[in-house]
Amino acid sequence: MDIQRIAEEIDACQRSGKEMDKVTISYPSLSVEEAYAIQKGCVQHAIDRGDQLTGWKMGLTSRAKQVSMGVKEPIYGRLTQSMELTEPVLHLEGLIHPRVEPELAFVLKKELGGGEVTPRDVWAATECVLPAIEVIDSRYKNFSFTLVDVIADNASSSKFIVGDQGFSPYTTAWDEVGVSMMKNGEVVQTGAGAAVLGHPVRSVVELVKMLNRDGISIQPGSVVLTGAVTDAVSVSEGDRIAVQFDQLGSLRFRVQA
Ligand code: 0L1
Ligand code: MG
Repeated sequence: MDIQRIAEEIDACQRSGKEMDKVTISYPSLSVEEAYAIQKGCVQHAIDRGDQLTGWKMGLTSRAKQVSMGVKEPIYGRLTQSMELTEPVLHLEGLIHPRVEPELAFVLKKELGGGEVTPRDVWAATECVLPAIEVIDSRYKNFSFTLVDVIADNASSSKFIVGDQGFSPYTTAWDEVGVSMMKNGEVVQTGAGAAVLGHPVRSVVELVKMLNRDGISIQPGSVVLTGAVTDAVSVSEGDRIAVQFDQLGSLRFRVQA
């Protein structure tokens, strides 16, 4: 199997918004390790073009999503500078079938690594927590894939937006934060932080442990999207998305061609 060739193909689809067949159609025995190597290769292409690694995302963090994929642990993906929306507008160019999901983002102030990390270590390394919305988009036809396919496709990473206001990690029970997502003025999803592995801090713990297996630590200044608080919702041109995060305020954007 040519990891670099597959990474090039996925990278081209991530840039152009062109759909592709699942990698496992050609390589049914693709392993988790090989899939992460493909993911790394794809993101390296973006970095070679001038993009920067700015953080990490966790996916498959809800029990329901893990059961539906037949897995017992989450997956991670890589976030780059060009994925972050700096204006409240999602442009559809380069996207295939985007879906949005509310998340809580941790921003780190200290390096975090190792296989024995605890929630207390995460709190000590966290600068602030921010409301966030992730836009996921699979490069595979019909948003259909196996676990290793989606790992190779950077865990469906596409775009994300975080709030302007960061909050102290210590003064909020993040598992109890209620979230309500509206599309075009109607509530379409509700949930609470506990949907993310019981508590979003556990998602960061899991990420650190998974990265440690690959010899990676999280660098200061990195953003970590901890996982979806509700099911993802499809968006198309003209939609207006607003997410209310209990006492933390709201985050919104509109979708344009
Ligand atoms: O961010 C996510 O939870 C997505 C993980 C990959 C699975 C999917 O695309 O639904
Ligand atoms: Mg997500």
